[in-house]
Amino acid sequence: MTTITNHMPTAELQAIDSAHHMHPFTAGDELAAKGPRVITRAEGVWLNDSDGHRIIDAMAGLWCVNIGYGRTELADVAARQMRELPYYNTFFQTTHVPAIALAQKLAELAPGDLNHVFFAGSGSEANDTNIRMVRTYWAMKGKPTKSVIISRKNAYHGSSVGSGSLGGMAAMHAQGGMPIPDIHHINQPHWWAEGGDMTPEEFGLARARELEEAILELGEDRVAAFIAEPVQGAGGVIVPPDTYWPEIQRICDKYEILLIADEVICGFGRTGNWFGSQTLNIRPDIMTIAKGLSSGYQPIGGSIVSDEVADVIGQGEFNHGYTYSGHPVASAVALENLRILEEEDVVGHVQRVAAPYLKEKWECLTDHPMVGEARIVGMMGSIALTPNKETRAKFASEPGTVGYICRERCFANNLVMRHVGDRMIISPPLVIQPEEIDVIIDRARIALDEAFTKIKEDGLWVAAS
Ligand code: PXG
Repeated sequence: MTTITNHMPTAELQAIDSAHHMHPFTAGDELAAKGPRVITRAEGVWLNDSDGHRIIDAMAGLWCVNIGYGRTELADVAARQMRELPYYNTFFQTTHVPAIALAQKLAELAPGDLNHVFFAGSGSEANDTNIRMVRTYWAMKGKPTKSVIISRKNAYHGSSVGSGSLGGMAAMHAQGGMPIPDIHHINQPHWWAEGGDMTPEEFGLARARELEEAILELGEDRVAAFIAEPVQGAGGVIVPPDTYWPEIQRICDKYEILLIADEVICGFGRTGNWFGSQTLNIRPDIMTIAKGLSSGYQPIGGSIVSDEVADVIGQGEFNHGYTYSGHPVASAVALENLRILEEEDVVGHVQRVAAPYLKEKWECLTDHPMVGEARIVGMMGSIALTPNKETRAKFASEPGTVGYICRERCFANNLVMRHVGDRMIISPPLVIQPEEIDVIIDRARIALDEAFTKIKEDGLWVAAS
């Protein structure tokens, strides 16, 4: 068997890839025909591929490389930890220093009384933990009927059977027997696409009140928790109207409902504070974390849990856990990532430099004929592509057709910017500098212009009736 290296010709790597590697959320046949891009190295906000392109990564990998690529401190910590204690578990009344230190640090960083951490290997695993944790919490409090978790359509909470059920992605529910029982989805606060004639403020309130309606309909004695991303990420960077979260918080306070803030994307500086819950002024009982926790350098996630929930759960045995819960290497790397975020004041850089600059440039994109709205919170932003800005019209073509063309033009211009349907989204590394933001915006403009030309050529510049 040949040794696979960075120096092999791209076509050869692609052929071996399509022979043996099944990709997530990808049509295998289509990828085999086209050939995947092979990423070979990365530094700062820049990726290199096997054809020698230098690509700017406006998605921070998959929303996770908050400190940027190439931080050798994390590699050194990983190597040191592997030599000292590469693995041990945290089951059966055992612990180790990296898990202790990381749990303590997270309790210090997390707001309010969120002082306890249950570790997982990913955001999906952490949300599976949350399903079982909130149901167990109510069962232990003598209210076993409180088992329904309310979530939202077009939410993303992971890809395992549990977390995928929490999520509200119709295409995911169509495969493999999801959702599991006792998950209820209400509508999302997506004013641009669904707000009709309401003002954003009216619409935000109306969508929040769907939570109250659902609780009353299901019965307060049936509902365990509400889960939501402070700002929806994978659903298209949907920034809720200002009226939304205060109303949700009021409803969660009024009824006996635990609030789970899924901070997998919003956490660790993405929204301009350590947690999205601080930016959106939410008081969760549980926060789901992953991604930026280690800046993606190691797979790790978890649930940060309130004193009250941890006290109740701690009264019995919680029959739950993963081989890699609190993995020592992942924990040590996450801790080093948090040290860098803190000591280099990366959140301050976002607040003072990167986010204001990106917001100004990003919002200017609305002068493009195809861009209807630009939304941004901290370092996560989206633009809506539309054939008619006044009416917020959708395209007549299959949703995502225009977005896909635009993404292709981004890739062709060495910019990683994603599409969700006909929205384009960004979430760059938090350490990005203004001159690098200029590169993103310049390339985005070129890509938008090229996409606009192609859309008109292809007869796609047509509004849905
Ligand atoms: N919650 C949220 C809010 C997420 O965004 C998860 C949970 C699941 O985390 P893991 O670590 O199990 O992947 C996520 C993950 C996309 C995309 O295409 C987004 C995610 C993952 C993969 C692709 O935007 N988010």
